[in-house]
Order: sequence, then structure tokens, then C-alpha cells
Amino acid sequence: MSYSTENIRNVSIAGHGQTGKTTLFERLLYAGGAVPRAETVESGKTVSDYSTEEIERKISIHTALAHLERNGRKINIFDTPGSSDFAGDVILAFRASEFGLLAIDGRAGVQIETIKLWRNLDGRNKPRGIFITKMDEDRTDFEKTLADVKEKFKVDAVPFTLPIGSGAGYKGVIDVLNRKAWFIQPGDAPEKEGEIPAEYKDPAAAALERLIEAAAEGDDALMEHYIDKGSLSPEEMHRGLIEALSANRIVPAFAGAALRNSGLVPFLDFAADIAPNPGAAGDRGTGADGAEIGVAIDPAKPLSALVIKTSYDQFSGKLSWIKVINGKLAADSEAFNVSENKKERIGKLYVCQGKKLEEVKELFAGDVGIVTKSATFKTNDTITAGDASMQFLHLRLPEPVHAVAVNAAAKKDDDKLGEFLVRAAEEDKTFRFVFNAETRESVISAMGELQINIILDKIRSNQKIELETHVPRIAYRETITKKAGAEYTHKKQTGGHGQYGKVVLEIAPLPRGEDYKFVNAIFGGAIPKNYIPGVEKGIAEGMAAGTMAGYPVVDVEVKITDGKYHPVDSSELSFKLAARNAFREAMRQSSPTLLEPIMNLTVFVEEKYLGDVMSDLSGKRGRILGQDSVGGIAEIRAQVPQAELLRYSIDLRSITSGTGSFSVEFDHYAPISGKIADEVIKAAEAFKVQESDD
Ligand SMILES: Nc1nc2c(ncn2[C@@H]2O[C@H](COP(=O)(O)OP(=O)(O)OP(=O)(O)O)[C@@H](O)[C@H]2O)c(=O)[nH]1
Ligand SMILES: [Mg+2]
Repeated sequence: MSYSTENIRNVSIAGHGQTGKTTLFERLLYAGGAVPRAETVESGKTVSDYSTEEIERKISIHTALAHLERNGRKINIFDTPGSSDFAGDVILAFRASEFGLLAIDGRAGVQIETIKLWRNLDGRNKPRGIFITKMDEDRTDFEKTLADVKEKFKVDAVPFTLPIGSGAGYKGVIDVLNRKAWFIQPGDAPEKEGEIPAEYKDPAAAALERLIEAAAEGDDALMEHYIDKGSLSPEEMHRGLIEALSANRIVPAFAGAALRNSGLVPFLDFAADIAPNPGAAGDRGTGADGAEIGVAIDPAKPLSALVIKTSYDQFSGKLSWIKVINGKLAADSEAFNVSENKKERIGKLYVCQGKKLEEVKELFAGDVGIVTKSATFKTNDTITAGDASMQFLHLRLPEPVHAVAVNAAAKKDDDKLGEFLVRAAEEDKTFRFVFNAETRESVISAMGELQINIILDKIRSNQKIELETHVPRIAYRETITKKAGAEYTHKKQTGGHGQYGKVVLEIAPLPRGEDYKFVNAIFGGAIPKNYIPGVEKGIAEGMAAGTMAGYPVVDVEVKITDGKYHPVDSSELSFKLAARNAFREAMRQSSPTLLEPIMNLTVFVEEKYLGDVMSDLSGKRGRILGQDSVGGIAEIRAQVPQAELLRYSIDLRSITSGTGSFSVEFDHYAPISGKIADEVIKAAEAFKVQESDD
């Protein structure tokens, strides 16, 4: 069945790990009648956690999509993983939905990922709500969690539901807006509607008053009405709340215990009746001139859509997840892939309930569906009916922070390994695979050790390839610290005509980051023009492998001052060899030094770990640049040599019991000396010996 834009809602459930998102997703589908049974994460049969790796580990790893119908509206729900290793899949869900629901464990309150996700939603100015989970557990506290949200995010979340009791005494929730209660039932039975218990009448009335105020705020006509009459009609309430939420002025709060099927129906009504409809929200892209533009989500315009995710299914092959932004996407049609500048045949079109695909004929603006076996679609591609004047904004993904070098134990498997790594990178945009020509290794990088291990385990078990991994080599550089000059004459007498070329040059340090400058200061044709390219090639070769440890040389000016040629014996090759040797000779005399990459590091940890993280960073030769603290969470900014950070995701995990997270990016190169440099040189020599053994 197909739904029109105003009848579609897209909701992403996100939150810190293990806060109950998948259970909430499962039970919402059950409450909405989309699945006949409600499973537990432990059973390995939930709609969302269906992959082998998820069933084995009992955590979500991939974003899952399913839908249900409520009040005539189709509600698409994304269940996203909580571990920061899989942040990429959360971002695609945020990108494709108009409302974010943050699950917060009622015992733990706001946690690190909650804060990072909140900031991410801020960056998108995306309407959001909070769902306080596990109300049936001891020590869950609705009010305290709201206070925590207020302290950390400076917002007064507005309760749409209130819990009736907590822990062992938990009975259900009050639906504030609709003035009724929903009670938990024995076993797996759905929650049941009833009267608000007498002792909850006052808090329910007070909460309703707050909702009315929230609805009236920001709308002058409604506010006037409210002041006149002291109340709002249900229609006015809806109108006001829709407006307030769309403008991101209110943060609705819900309570529940999904595992007991509780607190779900009021949320479904909220999602159907009040959550933003895609048509009201809009999307963003870049025009032909590269400037960012707003794009209305509009069914009346010609087709445009965005590929938000690529996955592989053992039966259907490649699945391209598509958010339709304008017009409609029809099965058995033709579309244009703007990003690839190619036509694409759309064959069958599907919507999904987790891994289960259901065929549909068409999808309208605002909806999300799946196209199988496309020839050209890849994540981030813009699809249109033919118009190529704009492209939708890509997913804004974090940079990988953890890298590992990998190869197949048997050389014959290397190509096959490469193939699967390329596919993994297609499926997961935070996973990268590159062959580093400089260090001659295949390096994979991702958001953490867990993400890398899951991908490698999958290749090991599905493809039966034995893999070897090691810490990647660092891309060191070499440079010089003072001016020096040298000359070299390449001379050889062999059989016919010989080889002759003489090059005199000077080298001088350049400011860091300026790389290389070639100056030809030859007078009077000491080296004829046609041999200069040979000289330049020789210097390029000299720069490619420095004299200290064979790393590329940077930030050097090379000035050719003189030379000599022979009318018969000179050749480009002679001058190349002369220039290379002259450069190497000059470099030896210029007090060369090694440079190492320095990274900008941002660490997020709970304040109680701050001291341990700081002292660990100073042991890692880190320089602290700054530190902030918001509501118990510290953010530390530092510059640290890359060599010290190769296993940082593992180190930080152990310091913070898995709660800390970080981001890292290259900043600059800085000199190293003494023992550290000696070790780099020794390792480079060992590597050279090993290479020549191969
Ligand atoms: N008592 C109780 N336990 C719950 C409830 N909801 C979830 N749990 C349990 O909490 C654990 C984590 O639940 P999940 O639904 O997998 O949590 P998640 O947020 O999806 O986890 P990740 O996807 O790995 O981040 C499981 O053992 C659930 O059974 C609840 O309402 N009450
Ligand atoms: Mg989950």
C-alpha cells in the first residue's frame, strides 16, 4: 500500500547502548499491529536485530526499518545501534527522518551517546523527543531523568505521558493529552485502556496544563484564545503542538516499559497525529553553483530521491534504501542517477519490516523504500526524473578513528579479501579500505575496534579466508633543518657512447606544509633545457625516499645552481641520476630530521574519568589544548602524535569501562628526535630487510 506525503511519518529511535531501543521498536510494531508476536532481544528473533552478528552479540549493529499504520498514517520507524562504533547508521536514520526519539534508560539518565546524539540533532535543527525506558525496573526515576535532561540540555521536556508507579509497583502510563490511562497486562498482552487512577488526577491535570501552554506558546491566536477561555479545544491543541514541535520549540517526553508492552499506544498516537509530516519539514541539497538550498518535500513535483543506505541480502543481493523527496518513485520505471550521470532502471520496489521485504507499486514523497539489484545506486546518490541541477546533501559522517592493516594469510586470497572489503565499505560509509602505497599495506579504518572486528569476523566465517592483522605503519616524513649544497657527476664509460651529467644544487628548509619548491638558477646553459626534466625527475626520486629512514621528504626548496654536460654522452637519464645523488648528498649534510603526524583529538568522558584520561594523554606525549564540562560530561581537546593513538579506542575503552568516545583528525607534521626517532629508523630498516626477503 502507498501513502500520501501528509500521511507519512518518519521516526528514528536512537540513544546510548542498551537503553532499550530495539525492544521499544519491536513493541511499537506489535502495539501497532505490524507484527503478530512480540519477541525479546535475547530470543534473537526481533524484527530489528536479525543479522547473524546481532543475534550472536545481542546488540544492534545495523539500522533497521519497519512501519506500521496508526490513525490512517504510515509510521516508518528506524531502530539505530547504540554503540558509537556504528554512529554512521544513526546518522543515515536522522538524515531520513523528521523526528528523533532518544531512548534514555530511566536508571542511568543522560549518558555520553545521548549527549552526542542530542548535539547531532541540534546540528540538523531536528525536532526530537525523549522516551524514558525500563520504568518497570527498580531505581528508574522519571522525574529525576527529566531533571537530568534539563540540567544537561537546558530544556524543559514536556511530558506527554506520566508513569503510574515505578519498579515492582509500575502499572502503566497516563496519556496526558487524551486524558486516559494505559495499564500493563499479564504476559505478552498489549496494554489496556482505562481511567486515570484517582491519586494521579492532579498530576495529570497539571501535565495537561503544561501541554496546553506549550501548544499556545508561539501562536498568538491560540494564546489569545487560551487566555480568553482558559483552555483549548482538542483541534487547537493538536494544531499548536504540531507547530511547536515542527519549529523545534518543545521536546515531548514519554515514559514506558517496552518489555512489558507499556507506554506504546500514546506514543503511536503522538507519532501519527503530532510528529512532523515530511511535507512540512523539507530537505536540503546543493544547487549547480554548489550553494546549499532548501528543498520542499513535495509529491506534486517530478521525482527526486536520495540513496540513504546500501546493504546486501543473501536472497535479493544489493538493496538500495531510498528516501523519496519529490514526486513518486514507481516500480518498473526509469530514473536518472545524477551523481553517476547515468540512467537507471528501477525494477521491483519494496518496503520492509526488518529483513522482510514487501513489494509495492509506488512510493510518494516523504516515504522510504528499497530498490533491489540497481546497477548504479550507491549511498548518497541523488536520483531524479532527469533534472541534474541539484543534488541532496550527503550524510555528514564522522571520520574513522581506528585503523588496522590487514592481509589474507594465503596470498591467493588477497584479491577476494579486497573484493569483500570494498563491499563492506559500500555498505558502511564509516568503514574505509585503502591500499597505502607508501607503507605498502591494506589499511581498513572505522569508528572502533568492535566495528572492525565484526566486519573481519564476517569475512572470516562467510568467505573462509584466514586473515592476519597488525597495527598500521605510520606515514612518517623526513625534512631538513639547514641549508646545504652538493654536487654530483654521473659518469660512465660503456661500450658505445657513455653517460655524463653533472648537477650542482642547494637545498634549503621551507616552512612546514609548503612541501616542495624547485628553482632553476642555471646560467649560460650549463645544463641544456632539454635535460632539466631529467634533473627534476632525479630530485623527485630523491624526495620520494629520504636518507634517514626512506620516508618521503617534505618542505624543501631545491635550487639547481650549476652543472655540466657532454655533447655526445649526456642524456636525460644521466642527469636524473646525477640530480638524485646530488640531492641525497646535500640532504645528508642538512641535518635532516624525521617528522611524525600529529592528530587533533577530542575525547568525551564522564567527569570521574577526567584525571585518568589526562594522565594517559600526557604519557602519550599529548598536548592538552582545552577542556569543557557540561553536566558531568567532560570534553578534552588535545594534540597527540598518531603513533601514540593507534590503539586509543582500546585504551580509552579500558580507562572508561567502555563509556568514553573520541574523534580524531590529522592536523600537522612535527619533528621527532632522540630515542623515538631512533626507533622509527630501526623499524624502517627492519621493514626494508623483510621486504627484500619477500
Ligand atoms: N526490565 C526491562 N528491561 C528492558 C526493557 N526494555 C529493554 N530491556 C532490556 O534491556 C536490554 C537491552 O535492550 P535492547 O532493546 O537490546 O536495547 P538497545 O538500546 O536496542 O541496545 P543496542 O541496540 O545494543 O544499543 C535487553 O536485555 C532488554 O530485554 C524494559 O522496558 N524493561
Ligand atoms: Mg538495539
